[in-house]
Formats: sequence, structure tokens, C-alpha cells
Amino acid sequence: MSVQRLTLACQKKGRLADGGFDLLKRAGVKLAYGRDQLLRRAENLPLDLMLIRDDDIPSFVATGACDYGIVGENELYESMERSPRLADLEVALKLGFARCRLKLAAPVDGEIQTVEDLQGRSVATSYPGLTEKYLRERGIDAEMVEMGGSVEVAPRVGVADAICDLVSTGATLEANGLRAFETVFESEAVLIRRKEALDPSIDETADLLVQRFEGVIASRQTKYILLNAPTDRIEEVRAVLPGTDAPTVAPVVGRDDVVAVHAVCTEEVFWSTLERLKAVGARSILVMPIEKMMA
Ligand code: PRT
Ligand code: ZN
Repeated sequence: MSVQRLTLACQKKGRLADGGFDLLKRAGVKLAYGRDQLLRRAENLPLDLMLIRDDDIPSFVATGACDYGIVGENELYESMERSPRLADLEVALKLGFARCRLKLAAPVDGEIQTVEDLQGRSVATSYPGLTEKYLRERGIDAEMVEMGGSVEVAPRVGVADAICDLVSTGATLEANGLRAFETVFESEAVLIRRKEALDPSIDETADLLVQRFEGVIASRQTKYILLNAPTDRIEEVRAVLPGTDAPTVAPVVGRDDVVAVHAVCTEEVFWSTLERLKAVGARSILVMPIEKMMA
């Protein structure tokens, strides 16, 4: 039986492309060099990337042009709001990058300060589906003014009273004299697929990719900690280590009063964590990144 290749839709250029290519690289996918602007072939897996605009990814996956796709939840759910034929799509895995929030914002000193103030007003947005649904559920009837980009200039030029746009640091809102007053939607990059079963060989490749992605995501926030601790304070040290089940405790040659502790920490290790470890007697503390993980 011939092995069918899995086609994964990825953004060609932009925030999702940056995070997506990094994820694929960490998952061990090697892309072959090629001149094709649309398709990139993996040389070590039956996998091809289709490089398109992020806006097109949900419909490319829904129609079967691609098997899987990497897209922002904002784009996925906006597309699903607009087009019922995308109802067959599902999220296979949350990918933990390209995090942002879709927020309602209005001029800092203007009349609009709360969601209720939007009654009968206009809102400029690239996400009319998500925005209108959110307002409708709260009994607010506002006019959607759809814009493809530069939404933040809309109030200043008189196109709309308020905006609903993606925000990460908030610098763009601030630079345009706008203040966010409500979060409509929280988003991160996700791996999407159709709900139906695919060809078994494609499913096999997909399972392998998902398992590797999970490993990459888990290893991102996981750290390996090595330290020496006084033998009689080992329980105190253990209580401070973030997200560890069972650290390894090993003897230190020539010392009865000290043991070596090795632990995998699944939560972020801050400077303050190290300071607390030191306060309970830990010394020679090392925090190391973990490159790969498999449960
Ligand atoms: O060409 P194509 O259509 O593929 O690209 P695009 O221009 O639609 O995409 P891109 O790369 O800008 O964004 C792709 C996805 O990244 C979005 O759909 C979101 O899922 C996610 N994302 C994460 C963001 C941001 N953070 C973000 N900050 N998308 C856009 N922004 C905008 C924001 O609206 C503002 O205008 O970036 C600007 C800077 O944001 P601040 O808050 O840091 O100032
Ligand atoms: Zn786009």
C-alpha cells in the first residue's frame, strides 16, 4: 500500500509562519529546498507544507485541499461564524504561540467607556462575526464596519465610533489614543483538521506530528533543576520546586550531610524560586532547558 503524504497548511509569512516553522523545526521536520512558492516538501516525513495566507487556512482544510492547518483561533472561529460549511473543523491541538486578545477599544476620552455605550454605535473590525456575536449575546445592537487592516485609525478618521481588534502588547492602541475596555476573544495558534477520519497512512503521520508537537510544547516550559541540599531539609526543598512529582535524590561523595537533587519542573522557574531554594539551604543550583520530551 502506498503511503499518502499529509498536507499541512501554514501561513506563508507573518506571526503564525514564524511560530509554525519554529515548531516544525523543533519537531524534527526537515524541509527540502525547493523553488515552489506554494508547496514545501519535508524530506524525512511524508509531509508537505502548503504556504498560504492565514485567512484561507480554515477553508483550505475544510474543503480537503489540505489535511491539517496551523491557524489562529481568531481566524478559525471568525471563519466558522461566517461560513456554516466550516462546521466540520476541529482543533487537534493548542500550540501555545501567537497569543493575542480580540478587544473592543475606543478613544481614551470619548463617550464610549463600556460595552453598553456601544448601543446604536458603529464598530470597525476585521472580525465582524466574533464581534457582532459577542455584542448580540449582551443585547447590544451595533453596526459592524468591516476593515481589512489599519483598524486602529477608524475612530480618528470618523469611519467608526469604536474598534474591535487584536492586541498583544497594547502599544498600537496606545499610539492611536485608544483604550481597550472589553476582551471579546482570547486566541492562540492551533492545529486544525476535519472531524472525519483521513487515509490511515495520513492519520499515522498526523499522530506522530501531534505527539512531537506535544513534546515540544511541554519541553518549552519544562526545566531540569540540579542542586545540592542539606539531607535534613530535603522536604523543604521539595516543597519549593515548582510542578515536580518525584525528584531524584542521590548521594554526594564524601558528604553525609548533603544530597544531590535532580528534578523536572513543569512550571516556570523564576529567580524568586531560586532565592527560596537558597533560603531553605540549597546550593549550587543549576536550571537547564529540556530539548525534547516524550511521556
Ligand atoms: O498575509 P496574512 O493574511 O497571512 O497575514 P496577517 O497580516 O493576517 O497576519 P499576521 O501575521 O499579522 O497575524 C497572524 C495571526 O497572528 C493573527 O491572526 C493572530 O492569530 C496572531 N497575532 C498575535 C496577532 C497579534 N498577536 C498582533 N499583535 N495578529 C495581529 N496583531 C496586530 C495587532 O492587531 C496590532 O495591529 O499587531 C499589531 C501590534 O500589536 P500590539 O498590541 O503589540 O501593538
Ligand atoms: Zn491574514
